[in-house]
Amino acid sequence: MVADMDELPKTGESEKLLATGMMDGPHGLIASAVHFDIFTLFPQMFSGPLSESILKRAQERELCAVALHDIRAYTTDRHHVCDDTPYGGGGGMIMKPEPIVRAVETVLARPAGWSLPAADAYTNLPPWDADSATAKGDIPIILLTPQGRPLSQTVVAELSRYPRLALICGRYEGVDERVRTQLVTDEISIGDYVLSGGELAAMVIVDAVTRLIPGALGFELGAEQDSHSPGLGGLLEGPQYTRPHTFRGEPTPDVLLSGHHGNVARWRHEQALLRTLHRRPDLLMHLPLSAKDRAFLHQHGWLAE
Ligand code: 6GU
Repeated sequence: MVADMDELPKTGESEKLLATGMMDGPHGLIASAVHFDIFTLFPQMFSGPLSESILKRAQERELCAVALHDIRAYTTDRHHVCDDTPYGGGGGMIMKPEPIVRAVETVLARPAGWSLPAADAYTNLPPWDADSATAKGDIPIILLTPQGRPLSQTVVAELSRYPRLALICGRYEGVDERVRTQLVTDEISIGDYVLSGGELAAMVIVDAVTRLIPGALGFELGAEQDSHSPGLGGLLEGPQYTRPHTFRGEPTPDVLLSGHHGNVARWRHEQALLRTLHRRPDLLMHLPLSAKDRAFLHQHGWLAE
């Protein structure tokens, strides 16, 4: 079920959900529950992704919560206008600053779990004044935009350490610059291509951050073993097999059936090195490779160093 704010845990439970944002883990401080406040003109875009699989279960277990805030509900004019033509001319429409800033400041001035009652949209907004601007505190206010810093697993891990994150979904044509100068504390892009808006990027962040929260994946060592994660030393994962042993004449490598855990671990590590060499040699340069790894890579045609 989508955690529309009406459906989120009520007072007391959301305190528990928020906890402290950090927990003691075997390797130091690790992420705990995260509350996302998402500001968008299209809240219904989120229902599918949030109501399936890992994200659905993480919300049920209160490992994460997602509050969707419709920016349009924070307009006060008769036609609920959220965009306007650019000063100086040119194509496209620009998102107006007032509805966004009002929405974010209103929500972040209140405890995680609050959202504007549907009946109060447009007509009965809470008072909004200069005090709201100071109440935001240390909650990152992130604008999703192709101009932002590139998302990486390092950035995802950084975000996962905050108990509460605000994500503003810009439409591609742009947002008024005053949203950046007066409100936003961070800007993130999910890659060098163009999306129609920040909504899909916000979902990517919710997914990537949530799966780092212990318990969200429901199996041991889950996220640590992933490609791009510390468990594999930043290497891509190598090939994996399951039944049947032979599929259309192509057998599973013998080493995986040998029962020799040392050999299996070494083979997997070498396969991860080879896969990274062949597909993403750019990643190898930034990795802490052992002398043995380097020798192995050179044997297989690595030209660096
Ligand atoms: Cl965050 N927004 C948009 N509109 N396009 C993108 C993006 C974000 N990241 C990559 N392309």
